[in-house]
Parts: sequence; structure tokens; C-alpha cells
Amino acid sequence: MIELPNPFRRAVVPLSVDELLDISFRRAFKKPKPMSRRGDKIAIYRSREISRIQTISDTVVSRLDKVVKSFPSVERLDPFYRELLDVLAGVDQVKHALGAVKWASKTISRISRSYISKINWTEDPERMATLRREATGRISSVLKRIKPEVDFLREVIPKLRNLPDLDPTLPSVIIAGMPNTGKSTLLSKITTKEPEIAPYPFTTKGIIIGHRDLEGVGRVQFIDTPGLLDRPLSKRNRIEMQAIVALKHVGGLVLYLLDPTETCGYTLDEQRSLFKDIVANFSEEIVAVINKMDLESDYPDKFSEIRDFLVREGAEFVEISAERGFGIEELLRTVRSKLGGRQIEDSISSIG
Ligand SMILES: Nc1nc2c(ncn2[C@@H]2O[C@H](COP(=O)(O)OP(=O)(O)OP(=O)(O)O)[C@@H](O)[C@H]2O)c(=O)[nH]1
Ligand SMILES: [Mg+2]
Repeated sequence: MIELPNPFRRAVVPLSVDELLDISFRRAFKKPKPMSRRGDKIAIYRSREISRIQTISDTVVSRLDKVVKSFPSVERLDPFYRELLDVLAGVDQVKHALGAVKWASKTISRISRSYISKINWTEDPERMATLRREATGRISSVLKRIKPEVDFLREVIPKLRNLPDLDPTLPSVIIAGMPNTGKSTLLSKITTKEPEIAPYPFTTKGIIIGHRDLEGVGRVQFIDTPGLLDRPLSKRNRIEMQAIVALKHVGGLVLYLLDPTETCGYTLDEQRSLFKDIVANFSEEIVAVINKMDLESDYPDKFSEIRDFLVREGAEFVEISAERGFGIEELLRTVRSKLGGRQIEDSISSIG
């Protein structure tokens, strides 16, 4: 089996506390073995009550342990996934929740052992039933105590499992920019990634990865990121923070999309300010991409203004229409030369 880069892919989502109680109790109380008329009645009662406790405890403990064991060790996570974990769930909250699940599993094993031993010491069937009821009552209340932690894991593990597979061995291109500038449209144009289809303007809420083979470079991963607003890091929300994590940890080329038409809902000033912010704060090489050039005749001044700005900044830029497919070939040529150039530099420096 190939190891998938997303380390959360195999993390088990816990059942809800109610579901877990339900299946374990149903298992424990289904079809009691017919009581033999002969034989030691007391022994039969005893083994029935013990088996009920044991079944509930085994079912609960094995389910809980699977959740803890299937979750990757936070310390060994790649920084990209570790920071996404922090953004989407909070490292401390996840550690606390997994700790609570582990505690419940151990406590339930202990309760079960102690009541089984008590049942072994009594000869009174009624006492056995009372002890069994006490044991199952205590097991239920331990589980109910971890309900908030279990609910939290049920909410965050599916999100983590759905994170894309970032392959650290492939060259990467990050597509960044303000919302609605056309990042996802561009991704669907240049990679095999199916565009997300929605009857309304679809806002990307997480990182999406598509692939494309580029001549001389090989397979490249293109990373579509959620739109960023022009605001300080401390004000960024969880959705935006995923784009920041990609910019911080992926390492690669950044395509910064600009929409001179401002139909994205953001002014040129805001788009320029975010561009400068990214140039100042991240070390990746950046190519500016002026998008929506199919609308240039409606906004000639805005297009000139953005070109002048990029020239002044000394920024490299390409003009495209992601929707119509204009300029895509030139954009890919630029990407290829950037990535190809870098690979040659890398191999030279590794020889030297
Ligand atoms: N006219 C024109 N519209 C475009 C072009 N590229 C994208 N759009 C439109 O711009 C809108 C936003 O496109 P998206 O690709 O969803 O933008 P995005 O940058 O991924 O947006 P977020 O995910 O919200 O950050 C959509 O209505 C697209 O159809 C283009 O080249 N020309
Ligand atoms: Mg998008």
C-alpha cells in the first residue's frame, strides 16, 4: 500500500457516545445463551453477567483505542500538516480530546475488571445482577463525561481526513490572491482537477491540489488556496490561515492573481497592498498574474494602472483570462522556466 501524504487520512472518526453505548449494550444483551437445565445455575448466572460487562467493556475500549491509535503522532507531523491541524482544530485541543478518550478507555477497563472480580466472589445471583448494573452504569457515566471531547473529534477528524495530499517530493506552485480573483478557475484550467460545481459563486474554503505534467519538469502540483483579505495576520480567520500555511510551508513558486476589473469586489489598492504584504513576508518567488483580460476593453485604465504598478515594483507578470483560456500557455511557459531553473540550480548546488 502506498503511504498517502495526508497523515490524517486513516484517522478513525469516533462514534458518538450515544451510538457507542447503543451498540455495546445491544451486543451485550442480545440473545442470551439458553440456560441449560442441568449444571450449576449459579455458575451460569455468573458467566452471563460477567460476559455482559466484558462485552460492553471490550466493545467500548476497542473503539476508543482505535481512535487514539489511528491518529498520527503530533510531534512527528510534517510542519505543513501540523500547522493545518492547529488552524483547523488546535493542537492543544486535539491532544486534550485524545487524552480524554484514552483516559475513558483505561477507566472503563479498570471498572470492568474490578466488577468482574466482585461477581466472582459472590454466590448470590441477585447481587451479581446488581453488580453488573452498577458496572454498566459506571461505564456509561465515564463515556458521558467525554461527550464534549468525542463530539469535538467527530467534528474535526473528517476535516483533517479531507485535507489534500501534498507530495513533498513534487515541485509546487501556489495560487494565491484576494477572493474571487479567479484562482479556482485557473486551477481547473491548468490541471486535471475538476472544478467544484455550485449554483452560486463558489468560495474555496480549503486547500485544493491539482496536477499537471510540464515538459522538462515533470509532474507539478498546483495548489489553489482560499482567498486572502488585506489584513494583519492576527485578524485572519481559519479559512484564510490555510492559505498562509501553504505560503509558509510549501515552498515553491507563487502565482499571485490580480483582478483589475475589481469585479471580484476588492479595489486595486487592496490587491496591491496584499501583494506587497506577501512579497515582504514570504520567501517564495512570486509571479503576478493579471486575470480577466477578456474584460480589458471595459476597464482599460485599471489594466494600465496595474501594469504600471507591477513594473514599478519590478515584479514579473503574465496576463491571462482564466475563464477564456487566454495566456495560459505563456503562464505555463513561465512556470516551467521558473521550476526548471530552480531544479538546475538545486542540482548544481548539491554537486558543489
Ligand atoms: N470575465 C472573467 N471572469 C472570470 C475569469 N476568471 C474567473 N472569473 C470569474 O470570477 C469569479 C470568481 O472565480 P473563482 O475562480 O471562484 O475565484 P477564486 O479566486 O477561486 O475565489 P475564492 O475561492 O473565493 O478566493 C467567477 O465568477 C469566475 O467565473 C476571467 O478570466 N474572466
Ligand atoms: Mg477559489
